[in-house]
Amino acid sequence: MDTDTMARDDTARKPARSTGDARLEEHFEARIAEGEFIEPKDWMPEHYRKTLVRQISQHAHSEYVGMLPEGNWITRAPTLKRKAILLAKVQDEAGHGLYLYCAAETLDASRDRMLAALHSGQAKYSSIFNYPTLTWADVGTIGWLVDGAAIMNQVPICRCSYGPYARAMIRICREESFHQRQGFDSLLVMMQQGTQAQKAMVQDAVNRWWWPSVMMFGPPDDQSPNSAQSMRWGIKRISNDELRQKFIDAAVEQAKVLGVTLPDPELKWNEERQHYDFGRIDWDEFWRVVNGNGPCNRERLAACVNAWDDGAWVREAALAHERKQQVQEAA
Ligand code: BYC
Repeated sequence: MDTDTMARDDTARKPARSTGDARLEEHFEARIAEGEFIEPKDWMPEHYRKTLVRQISQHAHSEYVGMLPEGNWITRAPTLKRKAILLAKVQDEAGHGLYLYCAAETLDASRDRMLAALHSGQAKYSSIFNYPTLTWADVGTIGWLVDGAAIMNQVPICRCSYGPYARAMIRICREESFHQRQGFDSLLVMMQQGTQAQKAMVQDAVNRWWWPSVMMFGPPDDQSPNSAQSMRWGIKRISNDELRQKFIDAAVEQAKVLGVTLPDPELKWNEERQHYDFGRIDWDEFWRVVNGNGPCNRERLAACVNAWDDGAWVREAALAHERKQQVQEAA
């Protein structure tokens, strides 16, 4: 995300320099230490604001782009029931994006600039959405694994130090929980009542989505440049590696219930650690995808840009309506 460029546009808060600002910073740190929420009109260090704009806007973009892989299956859902569930889920994701863009706007970030950064390819969004959805089983697998990973990562953000982000996350997490369950349920039906071909389709989808889901939590803690400061400020409550481990521990047990195999021969319970050990993560693949060279990066961005261009007449009509109302009110 081009937070530097965005910050140049934002004039409200300046970095702490004077003695007065040092006192403000001290007071701010004390409030964080007390576990108080920081609200939009409260004083905050510029770096705290920029960190939040970076994370919240990336998160909003992820929800927005995240509609595309599953949206691809709305017209091909196998039953009316599954189609209605999928429509509701994709619609929820649009809603999550909107709450999050609004939360970022409370930090003086402009919606137009956030979207421009997405459309130009400067902004990041979750690596996971750059993989294709090849079969119907991918939809259930995204619900189970991707939404499962999202909940693991997002529940701690409900206790994030910035009030508007924390409050948005409470509702988002409730909806993500429904998303995860519908995915698991869809896979369970196929695994318990499906044909051999349907079961093989589920296994193939799990094979493809497992490692990208494990990567979603971000780089290892010792290679995560933002973690230390975000943890100190209470933006991040649990580290990338800890969350990844919690996700793996939960998913292994769920895979047993489903009757699928996770594609990692090194997954093994470690009695001493009381966690599952797991195999090597291909971080080269992760960075390739994050840097724009995953299987669907170009397709995803093109879809966002096309939607923006196709929707220009709606934005123009809304503005024309607004102007008309203002003229009528003034008359
Ligand atoms: N993909 O220092 P780090 C969903 C970047 S929505 C791409 O550890 P941080 C869903 C990171 O941004 C899921 N980039 O960063 C929606 C940083 O780059 P910059 C989205 C990634 O911020 C619809 C650099 O790597 N969830 O689940 O401390 C349908 C170094 O990383 C990724 C959120 O956004 C990645 N996977 O920690 C279904 C949750 N990982 O910005 C499902 C909120 C890392 O310095 N975000 N990078 O250039 C977070 O919790 C944190 O931002 C992260 C990364 C844990 C993701």
